[in-house]
Amino acid sequence: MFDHRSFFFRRVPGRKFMVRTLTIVLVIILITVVHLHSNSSELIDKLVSYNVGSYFRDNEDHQSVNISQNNNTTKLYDDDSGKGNDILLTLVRNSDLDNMLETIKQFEERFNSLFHYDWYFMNNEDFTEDFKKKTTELISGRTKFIKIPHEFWSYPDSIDQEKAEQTRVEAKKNNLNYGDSESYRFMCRFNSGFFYKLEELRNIDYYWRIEPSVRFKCDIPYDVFQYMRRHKKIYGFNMALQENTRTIPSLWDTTTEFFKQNPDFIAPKNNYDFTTDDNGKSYNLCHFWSNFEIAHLDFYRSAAYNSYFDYLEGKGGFFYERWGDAPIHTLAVSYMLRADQIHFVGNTGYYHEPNQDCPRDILVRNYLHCDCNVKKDFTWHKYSCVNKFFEVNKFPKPDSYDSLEKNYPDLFESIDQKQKNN
Ligand SMILES: Nc1nc2c(ncn2[C@@H]2O[C@H](COP(=O)(O)OP(=O)(O)OP(=O)(O)O)[C@@H](O)[C@H]2O)c(=O)[nH]1
Ligand SMILES: [Mg+2]
Repeated sequence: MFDHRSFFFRRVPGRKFMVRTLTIVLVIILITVVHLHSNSSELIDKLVSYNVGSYFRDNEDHQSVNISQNNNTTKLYDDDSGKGNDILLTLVRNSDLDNMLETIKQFEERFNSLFHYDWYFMNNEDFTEDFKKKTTELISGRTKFIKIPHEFWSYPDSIDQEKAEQTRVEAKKNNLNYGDSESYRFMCRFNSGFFYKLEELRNIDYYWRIEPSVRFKCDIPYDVFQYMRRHKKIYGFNMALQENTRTIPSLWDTTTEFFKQNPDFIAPKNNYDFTTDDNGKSYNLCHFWSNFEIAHLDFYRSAAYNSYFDYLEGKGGFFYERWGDAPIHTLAVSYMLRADQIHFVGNTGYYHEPNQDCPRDILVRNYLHCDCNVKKDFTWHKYSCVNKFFEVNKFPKPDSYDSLEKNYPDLFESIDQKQKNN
């Protein structure tokens, strides 16, 4: 006969068991959720590092750095000149005067005698009267001589100077170029985070950076500043090559870290693929060679760039390694701008020891009266990163007369126009 009591009492331990089991399962779920939650940023980090590439690529809803076009109230040039507040800009020592004069002579011949842009010189020391007089005599625009404030050319408080010295001693032992130089590091720090803060550049839009001893071996018979403005270009480069990895061991990871913390600074359709060949695991060391640069200062003035510079400054890599301004500008420009805001300023015959740009197409060389050895052209050499810039972004290469005519008609027409006027 069915015993209700015994059934009931037999079931009691079973229910307890179920309740106990359920409770344990619930506790386990709770612990897992709490654990997952407390490690969520770590988890996100992990996911991101598995696919850093798409983290940097999928930013359709973000904005690139904005620049203000022609809203300067103080005009540098007469209205009828058609020019914006743009200048030529050089950081130089007094002892480089002779090299500077040679560069000026040639640059005037190839470009500035047509446009008469002002030329600003910067120095961490006072310029000599001799320097001021001789340069001013050769330049068809006006000149300005700027003394860099001490805090722009020194150590920030956060740097342990003994550790910095130790780095230099080690770098010298390892034969690193400029490894033992303190001033080289001040220079790189200045070019990374301070030149654009100079009071004298407050009203300036675009600058064209020119170093002593460089050469331009082709005519540049069109107004490059106005071309950039017209096409809303923000950063212009000529050479691109690979950095010495020993100068920047931790720059890539530091930069990735920064952008993980600041995803809003990553522009849509940026130039990310120019900088990595393995989907973000490592830096391929490609950088725009910053001894040639034409860029809009609003880019550097932006919250995005300043926040990046401050982050780098806090890591001390200018002094504990030997971070250069070229890879820093490159990484910033490549992630904070759309790739189509970056401009390759080609066919100038630019030369900075040891690299030469020399148009490979004889029609271009003749057209621009180039005086360079085409066998020495580095721009389209397999070790140059210029090819990569065009290939990853699927931009047409301005490497022949036909391509210029077809793909860059505006540039071509402005050259034509200028030649007709002369
Ligand atoms: N006033 C000043 N200018 C400097 C100093 N060091 C470098 N510069 C300038 O900073 C720029 C970069 O320096 P460079 O010595 O050319 O460095 P780099 O191009 O990396 O190296 P190179 O291959 O030797 O040309 C140039 O415009 C130099 O004139 C310095 O101590 N004082
Ligand atoms: Mg140089």
